[in-house]
Amino acid sequence: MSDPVYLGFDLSTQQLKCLAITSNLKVLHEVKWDFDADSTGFNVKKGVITNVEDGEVFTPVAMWLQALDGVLDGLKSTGLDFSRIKGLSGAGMQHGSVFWSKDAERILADLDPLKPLENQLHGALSHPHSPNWQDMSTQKECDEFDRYLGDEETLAQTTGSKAHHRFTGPQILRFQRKHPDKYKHTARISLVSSWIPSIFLGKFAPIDISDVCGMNLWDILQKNWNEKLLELCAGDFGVEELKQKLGDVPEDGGATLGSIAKYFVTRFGFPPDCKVIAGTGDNPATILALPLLPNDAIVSLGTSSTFLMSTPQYKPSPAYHFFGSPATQSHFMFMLCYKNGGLARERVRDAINNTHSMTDAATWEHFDRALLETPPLAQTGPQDTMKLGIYFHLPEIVPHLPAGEWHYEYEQQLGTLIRTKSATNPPNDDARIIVESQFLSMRLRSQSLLQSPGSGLPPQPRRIYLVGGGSRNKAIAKVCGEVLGGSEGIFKLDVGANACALGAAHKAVWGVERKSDQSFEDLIGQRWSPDAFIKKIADGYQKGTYEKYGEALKGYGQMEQELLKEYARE
Ligand code: XUL
Repeated sequence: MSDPVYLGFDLSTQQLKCLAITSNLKVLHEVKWDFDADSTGFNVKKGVITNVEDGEVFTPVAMWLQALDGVLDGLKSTGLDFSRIKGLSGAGMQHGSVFWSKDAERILADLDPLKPLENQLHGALSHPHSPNWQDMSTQKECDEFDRYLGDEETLAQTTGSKAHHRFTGPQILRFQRKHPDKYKHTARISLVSSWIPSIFLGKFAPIDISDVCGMNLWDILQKNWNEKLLELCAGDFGVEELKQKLGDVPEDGGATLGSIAKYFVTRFGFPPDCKVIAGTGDNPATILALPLLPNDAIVSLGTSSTFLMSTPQYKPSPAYHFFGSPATQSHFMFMLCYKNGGLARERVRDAINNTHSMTDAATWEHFDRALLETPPLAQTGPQDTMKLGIYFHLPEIVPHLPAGEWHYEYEQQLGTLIRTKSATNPPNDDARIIVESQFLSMRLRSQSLLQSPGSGLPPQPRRIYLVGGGSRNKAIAKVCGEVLGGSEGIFKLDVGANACALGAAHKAVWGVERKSDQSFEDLIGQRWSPDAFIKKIADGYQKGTYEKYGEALKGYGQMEQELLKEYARE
């Protein structure tokens, strides 16, 4: 066996993963390092350190180096012949930043192949920690960002998103005020996705064209840093210095950044011509896990939920996120990100399981039965009101509401809402109402981007691909099709939890093997075999049901507006 092999790394909150695939996209090996279980010497819980008082959530960068040592050793012990590795790329959790010192490039270029990475890079950092996307410490800075160009609409129009706590611009602003000395001694600021290729290259890698949109600093349409936002972010240190720290951003997501550093050639046996391809964010990498067509959607049902689409339209709003596409320069990535996903559903599951004696606390059996046996919108007949609810055990990003649970009945003929204390038959009806409400929120926010898939059908996705833990649940997939449609149905992407590592590996294959301007979709589309990777698990569009949820959507939108008004007053 001497076929080329490509590596895709995924550096996420709780794990570092690596997938090794062939040119024909066959997965050969998968190696994982779990920060809580496998790391030594770092006091992390679920991969992070939390300073509750200030709302800070961060990660020791040295822990990632230890993980990289471990994953590369792990890959060696699979027996993989490293001389076959022709390229690699990485996916990094979005928004996180790494602050490199002025000595960093010298240290990176001169690593001792007899020693692991962890012991050698202390001096390469001006700050030992990377702020994590769960950080909540930047409300003041976010308010400044939202105001600086006029209002949050203008910020969203320019950068693809209004200001968010986790976005790197507000994070850097807070950092330079809190640690002016460290900021001054910072030579470069990487995102997690550009930190990975920096290590492999032995020099600073540029920030990626898609992941840069998670900073609130990049003008998406101009494809340039926004000078005014840099001015706010840099404060007294000045725009030029910050620009140097951020570096240039190449437009081509498939760009080869260079060949692998000699450290990895000597220590692990990588070939000296192994190419390092630009990394990208974990969400942009997820849409590279398959040749996603415009009007197809990926719904990731993990601890949090995300809804992702690739689209040629740029229609930003403070209610969601737009990013540049990681691979197709004329396209954008649309993203909804919810904090209340799997854990919120688990709370309803637990309440239902508590009504059954002698049941396995983690079983979904009773939840699924309640979900399927309760009619859509918990309506007992066509004249009955539609039951709606919102279940947020954490403060939510969209709609921006505090933690809480709210119940309503929607009288569709009159278009009126009545607030109720609970569902009519709690907790069983809650199974239906929570799942519907999560998908109704996605439908509400994505509808203006969707087109008719043809044959006179109403606008809706062509296919919906489910990924993440929740994609195993067929009952949830069925309701997903009822609410969100999908003219060809609901599919499960078999790589499930590895979608971003696979997307990164695909990016490496495309970056190295593409013919001059061959698109990602073309190259991956030719090699990708749907039979091996996807399985239809539920029907999508069902005439009548989809339209009924279209009616419910009016009530759902009103319910959100009413709650937003109520909580804006507080
Ligand atoms: C997206 C976001 C998370 C992180 C970690 O905006 O904050 O999805 O990328 O997965």
